[in-house]
Amino acid sequence: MFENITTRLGEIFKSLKKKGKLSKKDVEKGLKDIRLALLEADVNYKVVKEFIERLKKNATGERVLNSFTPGETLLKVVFEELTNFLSPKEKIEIKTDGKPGIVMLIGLQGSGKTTTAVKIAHFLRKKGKESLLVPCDLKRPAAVEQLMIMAEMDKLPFYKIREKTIAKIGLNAVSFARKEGLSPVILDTAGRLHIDDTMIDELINLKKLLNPKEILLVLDSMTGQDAVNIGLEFQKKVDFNGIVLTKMDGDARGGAAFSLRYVTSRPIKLIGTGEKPDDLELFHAERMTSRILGMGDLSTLAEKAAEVIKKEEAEEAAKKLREDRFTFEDFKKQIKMVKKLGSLENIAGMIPGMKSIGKIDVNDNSINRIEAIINSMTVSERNNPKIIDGSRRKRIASGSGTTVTEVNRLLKDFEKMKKMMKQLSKGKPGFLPGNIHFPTK
Ligand SMILES: Nc1nc2c(ncn2[C@@H]2O[C@H](COP(=O)(O)OP(=O)(O)O)[C@@H](O)[C@H]2O)c(=O)[nH]1
Ligand SMILES: [Mg+2]
Repeated sequence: MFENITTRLGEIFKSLKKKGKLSKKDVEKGLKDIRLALLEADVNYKVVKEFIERLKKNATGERVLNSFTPGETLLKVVFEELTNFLSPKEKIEIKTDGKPGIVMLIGLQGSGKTTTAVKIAHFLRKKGKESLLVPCDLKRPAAVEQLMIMAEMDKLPFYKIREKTIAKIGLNAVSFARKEGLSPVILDTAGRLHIDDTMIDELINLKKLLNPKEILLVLDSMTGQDAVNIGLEFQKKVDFNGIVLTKMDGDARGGAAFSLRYVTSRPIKLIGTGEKPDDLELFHAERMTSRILGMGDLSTLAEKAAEVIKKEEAEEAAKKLREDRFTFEDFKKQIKMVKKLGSLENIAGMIPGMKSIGKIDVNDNSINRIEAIINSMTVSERNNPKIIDGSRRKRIASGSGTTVTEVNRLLKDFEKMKKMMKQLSKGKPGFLPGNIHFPTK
């Protein structure tokens, strides 16, 4: 996500930082470039105009021009303004109060409502709340089934509908949840390809009947310029408290996020970063700004890491590295853990500077190849790579669908990495040793 804008802004700041001192003209040119980058990222032109106005006020003043590092200072100003622009005043959370609490998801068909419903239930479960998933869709039996299958896969409570109207589904689901002690009730409403009156009426009725404390507009972040109109239309007719931006893992240009939040003055609460129940994050403006500006997002990465990386295992690995007992078997475990963090490209985007290095040669394909190579080793080879001679290398290469060169390189890198990690890891539990050369194929 935000690939283009991040690259563009990165280039702009790189050239600004090269200059020792910035003239007013330099800054103006910089702002013009930023304006273009935002427009290219599909940010609504009115929003861009307003944002640049705000920037101008702060960026052409003494603070930037008299700074010893004007490029850096300008970046800081942009960071602050962008954060303010994306940030609502209130604390970001999913409102679940009520007995039961009610969360209603609205949005066009395909925006990601059903997936998000499951993700929210999954997310809340980690916080100790057991939700009830309710399919409020009578038109498409497939839609009901989709929610049921996803709920069952994740063992999340699901309301089996027998009712003939949405209103009855809503009422019965709420009393069922109350009886079973489930909260919140998550209403997955039916979308349409376009906003039409029947859908809106259905939503308004359900809202009146159940008075949900949390109504979230789910929006596909690839929507582009349409996002603003869709958002405003839903706001005018139904209204909502917050926005969920889905498919942020794709190559969305990001402009929708920026514009929609601004024109509706509703906070972006959640972002979807994949198809799996775990691929949901609470929105943090500063973190998002860091990502957009290519400054990385280590806080989110650290949180995710803490969730999936078992402390004892990490400590054990560090100990083995120190004592020179770290094997391919251990390495395999670590790769597995890291993969749980999401796609490597996502991870790379969160590491400061990774994006601006240019070609990232860490990708999911390369780590899959490394995994394949390790999988093709026998346990004794993994534990004692020294025994891997020429004929074993050939066997491993053909078994893993790679080449002997790749196997050679992995073996060499692994030794190098172990040496380096041994020096580095004095006491610190690390996870993926970072010195492996990843093939670009
Ligand atoms: N990559 C990606 N795909 C998503 C995300 N959220 C939803 N999807 C996919 O988008 C498609 C439509 O989602 P769905 O939840 O059925 O949308 P609905 O019609 O609004 O209920 C499905 O194929 C989902 O797997 C996301 O955050 N990332
Ligand atoms: Mg759906």
